[in-house]
Amino acid sequence: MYKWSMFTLFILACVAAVVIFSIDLNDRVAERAAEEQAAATPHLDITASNFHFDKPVYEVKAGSKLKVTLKLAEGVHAAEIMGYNVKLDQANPSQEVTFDKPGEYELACVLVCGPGHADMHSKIVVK
Ligand SMILES: [Cu+2]
Repeated sequence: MYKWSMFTLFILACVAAVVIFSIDLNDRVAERAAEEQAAATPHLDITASNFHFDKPVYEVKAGSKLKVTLKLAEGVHAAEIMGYNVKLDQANPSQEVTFDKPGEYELACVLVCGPGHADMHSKIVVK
C-alpha cells in the first residue's frame, strides 16, 4: 500500500511539473512574439543629452507611421515636435505619429533642463 501511494504521489508530481513547465514556456513564447513585433514596428528614436539631441536633422518619409521615442542619455529632458502635436517626456516617452504633412518641423526641448536648454533644437524633415 505504501509503495502504491508513493508511486501515485510521484506520478502526480511529474504531471504538475510538466504543466508548470508548459505554462511558463507559453508565457515566454508570447513575450518573445511581442518583443519581435515591437522591434519590427518602424520607429524614430530621439536621444537627448545635455544639451542637444543626437542629430541636428531627423529625416522621415512623408506618409510614414512611426513610433517616435525619446531616450534620455544624460539629464532629464522633454521633446516637442512643433506642428505635430507630439510631446514626449520621461512619463510618456513614446507616441505613434503619422507624418502626413511634408515640411520642416522644429524639435525642441520643452523642459527647462539647465544652462544649455535654450539651444536644444533640432529639425524633423518630412519629405
Ligand atoms: Cu531643456
